Amino acid sequence: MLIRSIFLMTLLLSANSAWAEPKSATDKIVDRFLELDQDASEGVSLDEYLLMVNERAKDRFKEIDANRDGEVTDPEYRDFWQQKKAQWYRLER
Ligand SMILES: [Ca+2]
Ligand SMILES: [Ca+2]
Repeated sequence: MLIRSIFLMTLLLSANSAWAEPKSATDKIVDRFLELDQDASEGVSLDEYLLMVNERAKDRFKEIDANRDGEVTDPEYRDFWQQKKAQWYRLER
């Protein structure tokens, strides 16, 4: 009887870890954010955060600066904005 319950306990415990709680959407977002932690301090410093922000800003800038001359002109920004507006409009529908 005792062996049987130990066996069941073991089964339950291993089942528990095998089917661990699925991660919530928030858990996944927090995990993604903490991937910014470059020095494994288990926290994201302003510098670590800015690395990501700067990368994204650079990518966005390159996207807007159609002729890649390092400057965004009125027509370039106008085109970018019209495209984005059209995309967002399609997503909303
Ligand atoms: Ca850190
Ligand atoms: Ca340009």
